[in-house]
Amino acid sequence: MTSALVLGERGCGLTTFVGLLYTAQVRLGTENSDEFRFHAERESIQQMEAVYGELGAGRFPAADVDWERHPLSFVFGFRRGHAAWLTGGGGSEEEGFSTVHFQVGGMPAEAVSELQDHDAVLDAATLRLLRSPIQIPIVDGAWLAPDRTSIGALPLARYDQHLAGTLDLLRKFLASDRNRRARQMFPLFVVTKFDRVPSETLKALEAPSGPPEGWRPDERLAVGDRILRGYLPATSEFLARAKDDGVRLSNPGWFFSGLRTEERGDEIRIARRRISPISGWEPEYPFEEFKGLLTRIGELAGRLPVERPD
Ligand SMILES: Nc1nc2c(ncn2[C@@H]2O[C@H](COP(=O)(O)OP(=O)(O)OP(=O)(O)O)[C@@H](O)[C@H]2O)c(=O)[nH]1
Ligand SMILES: [Mg+2]
Repeated sequence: MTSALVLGERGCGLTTFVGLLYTAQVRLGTENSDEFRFHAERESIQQMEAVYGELGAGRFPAADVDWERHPLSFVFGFRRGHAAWLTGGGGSEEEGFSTVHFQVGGMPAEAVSELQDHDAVLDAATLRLLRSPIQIPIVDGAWLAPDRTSIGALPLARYDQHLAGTLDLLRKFLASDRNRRARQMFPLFVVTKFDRVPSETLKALEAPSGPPEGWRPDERLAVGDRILRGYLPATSEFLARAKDDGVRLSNPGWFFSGLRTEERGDEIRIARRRISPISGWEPEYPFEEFKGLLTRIGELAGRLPVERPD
């Protein structure tokens, strides 16, 4: 099993992102049930089902009270080497699944500096998470103010420092993994609330017109790179820094999520579409972005060494 750690900040759209990821997983699980598996503890399933229900009803989820203390966690798996939509064909070969343990939660700044400054005795599960080769930092699109030195860009500047520190910490833990092949970092950035990125910002980022689902891979990377250099200088510096610690740091991947919203009276509702004439509704979300993210993670999980339980 490989692990992926989702990193975010309060209010960045984390719960909505997880709800949409779950929505996409439900769809993939239905359409590709032989290739895609999903599993979670009951508590996590209940939380995700609740968010799924809210989004399906056109509402945003409620704010989490103590987010850090109730991390969500789930596992999904792709049949190793036989994801039909990855390879363009299925197979009857009985192979195992590459599974990914997803942990979603905040890493409070204090916890990060505490771990940076002291040698802590950590349990195996925490250690495994801190050695997640896949990191998914969430970037709130609403924070991408056109003038990045303005007050509107302040939360992002703070987040940038925190993110760079967290990634640096994770790198230290990865560097101490016994398995040399496991010493790899694959940052996959997710920009949430893409619908709220101001149009002047999009222009400055030289974003292609139309939704990101239609962007070419090189355009996507170029926009991501401009976001990094313009809005996340500390993180950008971290990613560019060469280090002699044996950890291989890959170029980041970029995915974009957003919802269309409608004003109904004084309420903001999420625009929805019918899944099929007989089944229910789902939010109008960029399914292809989520499928792209899940596919990329599945691909990495198939390549990374299988963790042995400690
Ligand atoms: N327009 C738009 N607004 C969004 C989107 N995602 C989230 N929001 C807004 O951002 C708010 C916070 O989103 P959540 O998903 O609850 O974010 P969170 O990081 O889980 O927040 P906390 O649990 O409060 O820390 C929502 O109530 C919405 O108002 C999006 O895709 N588009
Ligand atoms: Mg939340």
